[in-house]
Amino acid sequence: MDLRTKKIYVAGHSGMVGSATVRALERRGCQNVVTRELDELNLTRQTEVEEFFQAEKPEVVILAAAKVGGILANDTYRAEFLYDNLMIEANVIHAAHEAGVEKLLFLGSSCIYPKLAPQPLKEEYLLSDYLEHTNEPYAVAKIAGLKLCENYYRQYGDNFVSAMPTNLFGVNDNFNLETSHVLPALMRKLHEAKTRGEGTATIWGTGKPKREFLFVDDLADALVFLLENLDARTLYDEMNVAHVNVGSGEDLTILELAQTIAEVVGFEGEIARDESKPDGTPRKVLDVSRLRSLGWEKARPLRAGIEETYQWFLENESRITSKERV
Ligand code: GFB
Repeated sequence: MDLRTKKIYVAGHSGMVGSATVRALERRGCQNVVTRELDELNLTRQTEVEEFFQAEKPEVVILAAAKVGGILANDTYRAEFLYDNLMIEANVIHAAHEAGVEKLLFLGSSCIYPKLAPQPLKEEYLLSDYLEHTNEPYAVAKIAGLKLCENYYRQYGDNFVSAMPTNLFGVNDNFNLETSHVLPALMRKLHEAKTRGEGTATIWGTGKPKREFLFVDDLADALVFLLENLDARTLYDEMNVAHVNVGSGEDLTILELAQTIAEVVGFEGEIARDESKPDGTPRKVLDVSRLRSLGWEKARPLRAGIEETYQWFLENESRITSKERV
């Protein structure tokens, strides 16, 4: 599929992933990208979503809208993470089906895999064991979303596919210390500790869990690549899986991540641990061989992505800290 001639709806365009996706589509030369602000279209409302699809008739949909957050937000707002995500996915995927959308790409998360699955995580490990407790509601919703795509293909032949990104970070990330993911949280904590001349900065948990990270603009390039190069028949019938992993394939401990960010921001003090906070899944690194076999592997090195994100953070610091997001 050549995306340049298509009318493309990016759901969730103001978020970190959606905004990077809009930039990637622009780089690809797409000129007909449709977006809606939250106050114009609430994706948890079925009638609004159906009316939007019937009026706009997009040909391609990227479903990057979701309620997201870090380990504590997932564990605290458990009902909202399940309800909001289920509603958004069900409404958008069904309305896309009814409106005859040619292709839809749904985004999940690497937390869909069982807590103690073998590493690296292969696509076929989905639903092979128990999920991790802190993000079980979010994971259940994301599994429902990818199963909707798979089964709208199996029942109706819809060209709906899913990508499962690893932990993401970058421009437009959430830097709220209560609700954010680890990378932006540590960037802000270490930056503020340096600025205030503090000798210690504290990370949550033991620092031992391992995570993989991908810069969001690299993810967005991969999404454009997948839209153009992966169809439902290849995914479900030939590859015989329900989704494709998108990651760098490399992980590091949270303590190593903190040390890398400390170098980038110039914090030279001690890194302490708050072990009253949860660790979550012990390790989460994706097997990206299927993505590579399709022909995509051009992620930035982690440190380069952290440097770009820190630059953006510095340029936007006053706005970020004055308007905290939840
Ligand atoms: O990124 P994160 O919040 O979520 O936390 P998950 C990753 C690891 O970093 C955990 C540790 O072991 C945290 O305890 N950590 C250390 C911190 N310091 C901090 C800090 O200051 N803030 C945060 N947030 N963590 C999420 C899921 O899991 O991953 C989501 O909850 C989603 O559903 C996302 O799947 C990709 O990697 O554990």
